[in-house]
Amino acid sequence: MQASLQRTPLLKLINEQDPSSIAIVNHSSGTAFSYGSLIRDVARARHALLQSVGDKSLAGERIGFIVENGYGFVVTFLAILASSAVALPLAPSHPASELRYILNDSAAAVVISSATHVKQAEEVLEEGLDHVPVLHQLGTFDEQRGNAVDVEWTEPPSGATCGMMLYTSGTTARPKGVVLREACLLAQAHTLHEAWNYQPSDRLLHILPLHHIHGTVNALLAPLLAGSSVEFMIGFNAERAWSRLAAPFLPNGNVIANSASDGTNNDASGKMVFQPITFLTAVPTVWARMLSAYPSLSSEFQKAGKKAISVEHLRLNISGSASLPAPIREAWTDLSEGNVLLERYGMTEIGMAISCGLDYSDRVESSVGWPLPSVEVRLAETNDETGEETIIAFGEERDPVTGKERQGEIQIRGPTVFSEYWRNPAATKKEFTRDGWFKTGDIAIRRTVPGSGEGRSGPWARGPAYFIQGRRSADIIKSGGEKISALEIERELMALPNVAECAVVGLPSEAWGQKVAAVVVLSEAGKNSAKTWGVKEMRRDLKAHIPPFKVPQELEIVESIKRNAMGKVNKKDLIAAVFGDTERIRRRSLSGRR
Ligand code: MLC
Repeated sequence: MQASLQRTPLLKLINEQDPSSIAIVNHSSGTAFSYGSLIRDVARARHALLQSVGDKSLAGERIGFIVENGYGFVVTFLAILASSAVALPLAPSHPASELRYILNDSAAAVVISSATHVKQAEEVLEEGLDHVPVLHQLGTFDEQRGNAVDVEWTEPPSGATCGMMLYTSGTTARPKGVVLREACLLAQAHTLHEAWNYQPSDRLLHILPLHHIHGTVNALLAPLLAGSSVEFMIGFNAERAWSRLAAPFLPNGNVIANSASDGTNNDASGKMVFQPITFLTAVPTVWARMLSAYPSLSSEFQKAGKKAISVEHLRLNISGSASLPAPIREAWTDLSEGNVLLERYGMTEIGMAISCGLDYSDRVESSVGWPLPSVEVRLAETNDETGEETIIAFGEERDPVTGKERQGEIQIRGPTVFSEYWRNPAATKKEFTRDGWFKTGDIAIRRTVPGSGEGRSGPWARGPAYFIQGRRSADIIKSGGEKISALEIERELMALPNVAECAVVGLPSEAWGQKVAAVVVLSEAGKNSAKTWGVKEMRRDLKAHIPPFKVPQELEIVESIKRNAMGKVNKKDLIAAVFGDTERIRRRSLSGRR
């Protein structure tokens, strides 16, 4: 069989890797796939995708795909790019209505589904769509492996705009599509290469969702472009992750019975060989769960696990997407006997922007470090009275009168920044300054840290370090590394017959960083309903419409919600009035898992 592939910059780089070295491992089946098979399978998948639309051009079209984490996801993703199209990963955990919203908003031309998710895809496409995308089922790889494929490389059409689109919540009531063109994805991967030094010898354990920038760029594209191996576990489970980390260090050796289809990951007897994991990137909730699962491991696994996370084997452990509480950072260093979690700051719209460094002197507690190579960062201070913005110049980090540290909004510019919100010029305009800086909405200070920022991690990690202070809007909640819009949840709550009025807030939580809480005034129907409508019923009602992580974990029913003359709720005051002070909330969150 002959199949052609477009020599896009991204595919060209992947094709330059050693074809015999391992690109992807599906942990659940024990199957390993080399870079050579990856390129051939991408060519086959592209061929099949184009056939499914009668060989029409897909250039610039959005292609949604519901495929579980693993080799199939990677092949599909790259096959879409190789068709000059825009990859739109759809989360299998999201309810049909949310997926329909994304397919409608993006006007996706095709939906690709793996065999596992074909029923779900059919249900999504069944009704409620403004247009009907073609449904294409991803072929299996093993059955095709027998057929040799000749890959013929062609040049991409000029002006082709392939890339990826991710949906993200913000201060609007509905998620927006963030357009990340191929050049932007490459810039995001390159800056991480320079800062984190991904190597062909790296083996990364992938436990993150694949509809986010953290899981797709940091943990997939960046390692693939460096020739590293990525091993996928479907969904995070702390006990399973510990077993995998420990496997190479168990006394009976690192061989666990398992079959691998192309042999690259097997020993002579056909058993799978587990390589030590060298690279692990996750959100604080994951690190916290790893720590709390450790004491219940058997002593054999504890010993092997400790070895696995030592500096000698796990060369890089990264925490991001939410701020890392100091106790988790310290406990991880204690358990690993010296490994220090590296913190960094990023966002869907900008990839990674600021990072601590590889040198331990540049892993500064509570700091996200320095602007990454090619990323321009500035802090814009707002005058509370006039609303006027001033850029905080270097050396002017303190107010000359009060001596206090000056806080400003983080603004970003450079090749790693997204191009636009999909078909939403008003939102795009609102989030950029007139001179082209992206307004992140996050507030930070800059501070010189003695002994750090002296260029030991690279020339980019010099000068004062950035420390995130919080968010500009109380309507953006970060829970378990997921960004949640309070307005979106309020909109969904208001659609429930039992709700007359509501406000959604973020409360501090040990387990999640923040957790979503709803304050509700019941409607007449809610008051008169024979059965009580409590947190369980609210969660059940909302789960039909929004992904489970967005559903409030707490509910307080009140008589009224105080609003100002503009009809707005002061959320800080509301939290204090309804939930009490931070200490009381903290104790509440410790008393239960939620
Ligand atoms: C799950 N639940 C959550 C939740 N995740 N609730 C609040 N916040 C979350 N993030 C709910 C479930 O629906 C379930 O409800 C209950 O909590 C317990 O579920 P679980 O099975 O224990 O949780 P789990 O599915 O294991 O998920 C936890 C997690 C996951 C931490 C592994 O949230 C996760 O993978 N987070 C990472 C997100 C991420 O990649 N963010 C990066 C965004 S990019 P019930 O009712 O069923 O009991 C970005 C830019 C950057 O931010 O800088 O990186």
